Amino acid sequence: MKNLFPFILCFFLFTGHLQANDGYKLWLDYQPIERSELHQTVSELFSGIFFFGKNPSHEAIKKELELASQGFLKQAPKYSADRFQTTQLWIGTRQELSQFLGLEHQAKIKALGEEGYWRGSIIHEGKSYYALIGNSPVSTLYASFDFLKSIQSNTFDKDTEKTDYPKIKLRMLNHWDNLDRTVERGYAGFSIWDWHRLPGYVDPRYIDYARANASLGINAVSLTNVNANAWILREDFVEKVKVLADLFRPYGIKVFLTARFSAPIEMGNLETADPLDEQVRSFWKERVDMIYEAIPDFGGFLVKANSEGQPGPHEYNRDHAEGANMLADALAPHGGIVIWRAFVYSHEIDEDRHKQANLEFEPLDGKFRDNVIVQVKNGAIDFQPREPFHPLFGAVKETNLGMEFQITQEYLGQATQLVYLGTMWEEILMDKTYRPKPSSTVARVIDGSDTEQNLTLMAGVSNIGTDRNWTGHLFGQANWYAFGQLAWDPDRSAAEISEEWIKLTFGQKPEIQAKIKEIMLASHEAAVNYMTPLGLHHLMGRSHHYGPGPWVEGGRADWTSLYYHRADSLGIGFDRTETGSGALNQYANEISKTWSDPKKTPEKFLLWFHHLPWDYQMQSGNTLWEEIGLHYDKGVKTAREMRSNWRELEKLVDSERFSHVDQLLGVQIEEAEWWRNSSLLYFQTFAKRPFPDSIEQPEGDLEFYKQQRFPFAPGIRPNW
Ligand code: BDP
Repeated sequence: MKNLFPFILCFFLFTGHLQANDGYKLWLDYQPIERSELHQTVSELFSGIFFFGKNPSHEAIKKELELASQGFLKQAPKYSADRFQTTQLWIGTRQELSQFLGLEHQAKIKALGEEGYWRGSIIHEGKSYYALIGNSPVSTLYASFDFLKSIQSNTFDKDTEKTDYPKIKLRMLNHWDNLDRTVERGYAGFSIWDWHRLPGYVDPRYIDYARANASLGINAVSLTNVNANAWILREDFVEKVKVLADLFRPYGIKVFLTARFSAPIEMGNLETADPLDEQVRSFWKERVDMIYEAIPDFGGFLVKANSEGQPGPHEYNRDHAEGANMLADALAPHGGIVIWRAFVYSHEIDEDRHKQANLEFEPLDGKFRDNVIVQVKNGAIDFQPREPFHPLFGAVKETNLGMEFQITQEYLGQATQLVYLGTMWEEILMDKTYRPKPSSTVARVIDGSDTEQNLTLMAGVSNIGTDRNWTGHLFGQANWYAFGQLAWDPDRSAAEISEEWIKLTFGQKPEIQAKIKEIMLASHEAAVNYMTPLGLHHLMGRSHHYGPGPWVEGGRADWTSLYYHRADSLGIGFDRTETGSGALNQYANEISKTWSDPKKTPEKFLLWFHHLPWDYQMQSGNTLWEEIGLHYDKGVKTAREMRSNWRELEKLVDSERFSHVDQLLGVQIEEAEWWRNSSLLYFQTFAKRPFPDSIEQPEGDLEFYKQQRFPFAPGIRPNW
């Protein structure tokens, strides 16, 4: 057995991406460089690295270079003792390298802002050095990650300089992690925050988490569920949080916590949490001071208030601004901020839920402190497979607005289905708001270029858990990746991001590239088609939000499917025009006027805004009923194509990842069929029309489909 070892070793060395791969390394899987020219260049650079200055982010860079060098070249990098002789690669901040940069060059780098960086070649006394230069230690780390990424994706060119900087200030993950380690709407195992063993035991995974985020430029994280537990503000928990904050600091990641509005009652023994009460204000001030004592660069609080039963200022007849400002005042002396969520809806309101956030927040424009950001979900309902953009974007002028996307696929097949969200986010970011400027888009509102806002934010609800591959479904990693890239630059194309992720994750082979890209780019539209086509929404089963439940009753107050689709013998859809709820009027005139006519409404949003007869004529010439059938059917067909495309890669991808994705695609096809059959059979009970001939005729018995199959889906809110 013993003498087989060298052969086995060679086999593993040369099979590259065909090695068993459990996905743990994410997109930071530094595989051996195949192109000899690049190998040569990189070996040279890694043979003489010199760091200007000393700081904790440099330690983080060192760690990364070591991992990369082992992966790329199978050897450790070499550091030089002096900056010239044996040196090839210079790493440091602009200030540290200033003597080697001309004035013009310095000014150019400086203009990129604190988080911007430059990388390229510098000639000094006849010798060329490659340099990674940031305006701060953390942006030097960003430069290093970008440098490594270019090697990994085989695009590194020593002679081309590259500059970059983030367009959005806070690029943040929101974990919906509970202190007992369950994760609300989390499908990848338990929370990675091991509260019980912190602060004594530090899981090495925390560092890998920080590396992954920093490689994307994610610079903030809120650790705890928005349905908050006040305990996280206790001193012993803050000690645990401090350990994470200390680990994340060199990676440029600030820690935030969720603040439970009623904490003064629950832990301060007060009788009220009224934001204007002096004792309440001192409670928060003291808590905040205590946190900053432990974590001097603490980010601040993320707050869900007066929504879905969470406590908030309304209990005391105060508004959101009074609630948020009270916390903002406690945080301001330390430079902290409040992120106040606009996801509000109550069970009592007799209004279209679509309207509530605008009704509550528009009148408060200008009343929030400068260190408050109002965080708005991408759409007005709730992370549906496809939603029109939220009408708050563009509606307020003097409020910092941040975007909240959901990376975890609560309504999009969870960790069972392959749905690339980059395309969905791109679609939303590019949507025209027509406000504040006629040319404004959602991206221009949230990156602050069309508004006066001084704080900008893009947050993503995390899909990370203790599963070995972090995200449950391997392709969930692509969504984490795409979120980070869009938060850095909301103008990036989702297709380009997918190409990049595929290269980093599966290697360079063009066949792999093409097939996986095709799968990814088709996947979101497929899910929309087999779940909620043509503007239908919230047809998922109650509470688990996984499988279909268009029949789920409960009346308006329960916000169940019947409330949203409004199917009856005459037609289907939610009238949000003036004859209905009027929610459409919350958009700019250019949208509300045009879309009040169904013929001028994009068909993808048709039933979101209109209740239309089953025989309504669509652009294709088909009736609405036929078109619904065709969309559901198309969704199923695309899911099947995704699997046949994947199967063509069997010999090109390692068997571990191949089989993981293949099996899940099998489940996805079954779920897509289940969605199509049950939804169409159900809607037919109203439409009373035959299915179009060209589709596969839905099989099965509606009563059977109505039995909820998923009562134990993970991630369900514990109190539901
Ligand atoms: C919904 C989830 C629920 C969250 C809520 C929120 O179903 O679990 O608590 O959003 O965003 O999508 O607060």
